[in-house]
Amino acid sequence: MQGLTTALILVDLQVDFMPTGMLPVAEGDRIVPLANRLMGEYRTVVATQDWHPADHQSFAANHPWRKPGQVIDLHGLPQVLWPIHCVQGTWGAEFVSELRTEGITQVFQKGTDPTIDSYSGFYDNGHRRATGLAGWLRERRIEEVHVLGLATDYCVKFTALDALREGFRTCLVVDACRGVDLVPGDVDRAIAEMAAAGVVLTSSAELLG
Ligand code: VGL
Ligand code: ZN
Repeated sequence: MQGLTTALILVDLQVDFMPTGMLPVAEGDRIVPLANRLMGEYRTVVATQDWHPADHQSFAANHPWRKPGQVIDLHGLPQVLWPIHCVQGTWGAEFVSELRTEGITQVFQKGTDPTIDSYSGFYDNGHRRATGLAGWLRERRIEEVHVLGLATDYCVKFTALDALREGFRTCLVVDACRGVDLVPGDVDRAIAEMAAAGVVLTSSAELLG
């Protein structure tokens, strides 16, 4: 059992990020059993949920002539355009059915503002609006967070970096993450960037003892 001041953060374990989903992450399904096993070790388990309105401006389909993978300027921020994914109320936005959701203490939804994306579970990409996650963790006297999920090079990375910035000791469960790797090497670079910032790299085997 992990200490009471440590929380597990499950990032975006949703149907659309599975290999058969709308924004498929290779081997995304392989980490779900690890998440289920790890969850039992924590008193506090947070899940983030990508939760977009249908008119979200991160969707290529909402910009005429644009294709997924292209980068545009979205209200002053660079924005990768994505396939339509995790639309509020659709099956693709649900947590994967294999996930033991009864082990989740609290869900934080993100990406609900159509004008800005939100990779981090703490803030939108402009750091303008907080989701409430940091305050929620502090109220529960959490000092350390262990992060896993999808995708390593987007939502996992920004969630871990924001956790550090908010003052939490932050560990990445490397084998329980998978990434998009839009540009080959993105996942490795994301892990190196997190480590350089002060995120501690760990593994499910180490945590499960
Ligand atoms: C994500 C791209 C768009 C993620 C979410 O969960 O990493 N990536 N929306
Ligand atoms: Zn999204």
